Amino acid sequence: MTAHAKTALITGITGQDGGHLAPLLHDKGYNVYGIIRGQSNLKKERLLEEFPYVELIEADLLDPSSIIRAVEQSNPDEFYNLAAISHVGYSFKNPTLTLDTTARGVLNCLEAIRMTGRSDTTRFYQASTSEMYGGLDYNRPGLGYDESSLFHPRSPYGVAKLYGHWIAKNYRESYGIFVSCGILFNHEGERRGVEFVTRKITKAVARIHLGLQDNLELGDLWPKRDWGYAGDYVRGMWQMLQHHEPDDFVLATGEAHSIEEFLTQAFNEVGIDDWSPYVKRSQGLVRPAEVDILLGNPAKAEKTLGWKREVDFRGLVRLMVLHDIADGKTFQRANSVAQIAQPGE
Ligand code: NAP
Ligand code: F7E
Repeated sequence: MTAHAKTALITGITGQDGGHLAPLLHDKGYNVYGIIRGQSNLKKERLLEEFPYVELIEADLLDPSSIIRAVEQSNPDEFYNLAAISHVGYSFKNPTLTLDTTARGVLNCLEAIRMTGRSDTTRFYQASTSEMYGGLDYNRPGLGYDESSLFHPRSPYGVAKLYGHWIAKNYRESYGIFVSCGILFNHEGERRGVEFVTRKITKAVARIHLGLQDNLELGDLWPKRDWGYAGDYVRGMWQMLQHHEPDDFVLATGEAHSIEEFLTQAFNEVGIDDWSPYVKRSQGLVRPAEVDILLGNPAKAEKTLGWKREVDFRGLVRLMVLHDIADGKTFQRANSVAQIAQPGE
């Protein structure tokens, strides 16, 4: 007898991680459902074009009844909650929306599992974050943050995620739901949103290289982050839900680099050693409170799950720059075709 195909429900399918996780699960034979919000048919069309195998359900984390309906419709073996207001800078400007989405939204998902009688059958992944540690330089652990390190969030986003983390653990302890929290350090790649610093840099470097842009504006360059590749990290999410018991796991590379180092590496990829003529500094991009350094210790995930990241810092920067150069060239070609089709006066 063949085992039945598993079913997964993903919130945040339009985001970076959702875009890596959907094909990973599809390749493993899962039926994949994705929650899409809003009324944009364009977003829906784009998703269906890229992932024709995903069943889309219109719902919103802010609307509990819509999440209940999504759970009833998909009847998932695994529920990956990736949706959030995830941009730290944006969370300072929209703290209440961040609270409702990134904190209360987790509760809405857990309640949907409990209220529909699926506490024993649906495994839940919560997208927790290294931002919960706050990364203050003076009290950071020497080997990096691990699952037992103290939390000290430094933004409305970090505070909201901490609620999500604890309510997820509480539903594990109170109702016996298989809930695992991945405390993930920054992970990037070709699907990263352009509002995040790595993608902002690689896109600008590619466009400067192609003559499409003159410079870029950045905030602080000294903070350090532990940057990995998103493709490696979604594999870890899946591994957490296959483990024989629910738990919390840090996923990180164990290496931290400053924004300045990322910038230098990205410009080096296109043969520019001195980036100073191309980079402007903007006080408007500096946050009210900064996270100095995030360095993670992934020893538990490596030992318990056999998880290992494959892409290193240099490889990550390179793949993002090369991707953005290819994107820039497609843009140039499309533009020149448009000019031929519509010659100017
Ligand atoms: P992302 O690209 O910003 O995607 C966020 C997703 O959340 C989008 O699909 C967005 O949908 C959805 N969303 C926002 N508000 C929603 C709502 N009210 N209802 C339903 N969906 C909503 O984030 P990511 O980088 O893929 O990260 C995935 C998760 O991991 C997030 O929870 C993030 O906080 C967490 N995390 C990320 C990192 C990282 O380095 N990437 C590290 C640690 C933790 P729309 O397209 O409709 O806006
Ligand atoms: O900022 C500095 C900024 O927005 C990184 C999210 O996925 O990872 C991400 O949060 C650093 C900060 O990511 C600009 O001040 C300078 O020090 O790329 P970011 P983040 O804040 O680390 C964590 C783990 C998450 O969980 C989050 O969801 O770069 N920085 N200049 C800048 N940052 C941005 N965005 N834009 C700038 O122009």
